[in-house]
Amino acid sequence: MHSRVRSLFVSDVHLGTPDCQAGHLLNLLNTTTARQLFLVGDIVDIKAMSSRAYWHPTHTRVLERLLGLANSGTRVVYVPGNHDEEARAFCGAEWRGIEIQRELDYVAVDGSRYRVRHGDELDELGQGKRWLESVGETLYGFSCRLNTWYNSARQRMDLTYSPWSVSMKRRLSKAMEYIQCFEERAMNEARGLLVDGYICGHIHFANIRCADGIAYLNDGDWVEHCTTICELEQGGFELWRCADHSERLATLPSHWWTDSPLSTAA
Ligand SMILES: [Mn+2]
Repeated sequence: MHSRVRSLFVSDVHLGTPDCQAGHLLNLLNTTTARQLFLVGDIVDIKAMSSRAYWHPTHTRVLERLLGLANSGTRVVYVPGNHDEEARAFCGAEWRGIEIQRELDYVAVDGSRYRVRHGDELDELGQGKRWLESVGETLYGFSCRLNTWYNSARQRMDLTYSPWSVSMKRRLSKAMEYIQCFEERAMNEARGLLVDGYICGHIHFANIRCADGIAYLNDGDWVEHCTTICELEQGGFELWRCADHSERLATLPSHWWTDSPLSTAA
């Protein structure tokens, strides 16, 4: 099925790492026509590649597809993140039809404005970084094997057996706390910037939510969740998961601040 949207927001692709779900992203880019494509950071993981070289032919195909889109009339804007911050040196420039920008304000069909940033900027406003590691650990690492490994390590260190799931729950609640704080910082930033909302990625936790007249839209990632935010031609945002099959996880109707029947199925 082919979809046509006004804008597509994609971030945290992490090309150059084995976890990158390049095939699913290619599928999205091949089945969705967007007037504008916003690449909201951590597209090529230069940071990871500098410590461990990895590349796959599908990663090349993603880059080719992006260049192809920029060449055939799609407005492509690249907002570098913290894993590809080298590209921040080129903000303000254009490269093969791709606009590189540090941040921008996105104006939706209904006239509402959103600050678009990768989101690592928000870590500096709070004590995020430590918890970010813990989010990664928590969301990726769940398995029984981990429990075995964890406890044999504990044994070697003369520590008592502790079920991984207990430690897991503790970590998970801290991860959720971090996500909650991040989302609130983003909304506070938007309020301070006098815009209606914040669009970002970075924490690999897609979400659409509204509070006190401010919207928060996080497009998630392509290393695990395969999620994207889009604005429809007629207005209104949607959060999609596009893996083996596509599903709509949440929506934000246009003019959400007047009548706000926010539906979240995530
Ligand atoms: Mn990031």
